[in-house]
Amino acid sequence: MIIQRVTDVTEKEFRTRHANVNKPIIVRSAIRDWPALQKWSLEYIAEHYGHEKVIFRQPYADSTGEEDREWTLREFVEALQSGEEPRPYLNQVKLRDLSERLRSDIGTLEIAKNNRLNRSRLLPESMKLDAGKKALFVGDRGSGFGMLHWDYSYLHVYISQIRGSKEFLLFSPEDTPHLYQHPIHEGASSIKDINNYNPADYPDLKKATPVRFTLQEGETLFVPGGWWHATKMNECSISVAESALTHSNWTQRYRWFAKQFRKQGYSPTKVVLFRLYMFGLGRFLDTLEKVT
Ligand SMILES: O=C(O)CCC(=O)C(=O)O
Repeated sequence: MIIQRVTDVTEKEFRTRHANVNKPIIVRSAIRDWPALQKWSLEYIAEHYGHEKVIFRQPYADSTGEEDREWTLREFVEALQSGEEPRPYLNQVKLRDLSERLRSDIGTLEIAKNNRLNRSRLLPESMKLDAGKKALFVGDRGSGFGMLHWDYSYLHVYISQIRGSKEFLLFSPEDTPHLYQHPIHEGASSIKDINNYNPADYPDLKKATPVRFTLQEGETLFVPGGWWHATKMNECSISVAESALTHSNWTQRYRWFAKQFRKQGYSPTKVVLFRLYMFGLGRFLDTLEKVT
């Protein structure tokens, strides 16, 4: 499969032709008005936002036992530029924890305007996204998010490339049987780093169909819920990811939660009531957003 690139797509076209059919797509013009696209570089971030504190943790540090570190953005940029190995990758830094001034460099995405995570007052507590909707990722040649995964609870993700480029590897949900799904964490593969593994240990991987491409500066990638993805960088890369719940992943997501609730021992009545509420709320939001 070759990833399609489109320019100047309206929200309605994006939704009906792309999001609703659950296919990844790259939109070329979605962030052209973001001030960050004109302003940001590693040097700019260090100079203007260098004092801001971020929690740094290499992707999937859990498995190495590595501790979270609190760094300033300046310290992080210096570590990245010093050539330290393994190359650090600032990942999943919640924008809401950064200053209003920094956040004002990031605009909105018209194609994500019906993100139902923004309607948190209507969502049951358990379905809100504690992790925050938008996150900053900063790396350089050698950095990467090598753990193949799909996003928690079938959320979609829009990844906007502000500076440099980033290589992506995607697999469709249909390839799940060949991707060595983790026995406990169903959203992750047991292959710890897809950028560095022994193919002889994972022979079934050959049966899956990789989708490889490079996201270029100024482009926005849409990764639908349930699509496996991993990244690596060959140059400086600054991007912002926005998690999204929309009409197209609504049912899949609430059914997934219902399954978790059953596993956690919730009473069948509670689970049925939850499903009824989510079904009704979905219909209501469909009408409000005029998506059907
Ligand atoms: O941009 C990256 O390196 C990884 C992003 C990602 O996996 C995500 O936002 O789900």
